[in-house]
Amino acid sequence: MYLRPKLSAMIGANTLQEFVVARQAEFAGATGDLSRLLTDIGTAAKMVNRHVNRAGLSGILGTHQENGSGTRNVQGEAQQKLDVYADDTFNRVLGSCLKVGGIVSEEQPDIIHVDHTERGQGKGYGKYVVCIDPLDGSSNVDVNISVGTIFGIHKRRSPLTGPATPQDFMQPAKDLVAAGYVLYGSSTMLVYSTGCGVNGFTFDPSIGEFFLSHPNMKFPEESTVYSINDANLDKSIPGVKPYVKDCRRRGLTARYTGALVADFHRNLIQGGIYMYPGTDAKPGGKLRMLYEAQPLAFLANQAGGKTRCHHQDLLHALPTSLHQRTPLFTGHPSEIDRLVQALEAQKATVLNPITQGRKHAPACRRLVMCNPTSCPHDISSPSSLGSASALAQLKTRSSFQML
Ligand code: AFP
Repeated sequence: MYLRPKLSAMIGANTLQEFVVARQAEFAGATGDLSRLLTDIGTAAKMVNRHVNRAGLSGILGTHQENGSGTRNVQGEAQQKLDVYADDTFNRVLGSCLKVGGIVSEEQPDIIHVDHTERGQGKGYGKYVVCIDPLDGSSNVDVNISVGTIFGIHKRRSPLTGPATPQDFMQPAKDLVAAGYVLYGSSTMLVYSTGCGVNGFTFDPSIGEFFLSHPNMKFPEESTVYSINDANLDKSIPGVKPYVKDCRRRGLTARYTGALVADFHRNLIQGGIYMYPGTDAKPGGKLRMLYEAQPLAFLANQAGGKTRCHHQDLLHALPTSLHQRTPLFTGHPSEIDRLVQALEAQKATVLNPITQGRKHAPACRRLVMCNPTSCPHDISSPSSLGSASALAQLKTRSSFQML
């Protein structure tokens, strides 16, 4: 009889904990504090994984209720029961990790200060702060589709003698000391980076351990997938739609689950790009900067990818508030470059002083994205489309505007 070898045997028994500790030894002067924090995240992930897998059986599907009505998080979004469970679990586990000084969670309005003296478990405040989306894509839970957890870890800048400050959390993504995600999917994976490449670990439920299964993850050279909520395409900032048409023309396929972790993970493995641009209704985008966009930007960079928030490199963007939203484009560098080219081509038009960002008439359609019914310009005159040089620039830049 053929017995399938255990995953651990197939991949060499390199557990998450062993790997984290082995990596720590490569850093001169490392204290082990970050290693401890990362393994604690692995522990919390196992607890959440257990609940996610049994959600249909244990009565924890659906929205979280308090006093007979559904609760909402700081963003005004309905909270699922599992959102609340995952938030409690990560806060409890991270709160008892002596290395943590504060937590910002999607589900909590304010910083959760972790005072270890008060908790009777040590002295003062830890040196790291954690930004976390405990259950990303939670509306997927009720229909049995993948969800995830996303986390980013910064070293505090404020003195450790006092509580963490908002500035400790609002650092650029490039300054993260570690970031990662957990994907609760057909199998559960933890993927993380401390700035030396990206490594993925698959959970073996029969043993209760994460084992290294995807060492040194990189975006494949050839991209096959683009991910965007198609319902937003017509309302997205100019440039996105021509880029998507270009993806289709080149034979990329569309995949979108509505859970950022799942979409990012698939694109990291299969090659591609994820887009959540600003739209008419949400010009600043939907996704959260600190605990969705920044950790994934850090990982994408480590995996050879690029990340933008519209016209800026997201890795360098300085957050301005704890629950700030941002547009997000992340994936293989050549796809991001093509997208940026499309955005820039449209920006040149929109910012043109003569057209002043207004929409253009049918005759302009060959050159710019426009609404044929609402063009206020005299289309008979080329000057109504902008200066001759701007037009020439548009024509030569790329094929994106020739739609
Ligand atoms: P939830 O966690 O509230 O379900 O939001 C999921 C999410 O933040 C991200 O994971 C998805 O990629 C994105 O929103 C989906 O948003 P749309 O439903 O607007 O496409």
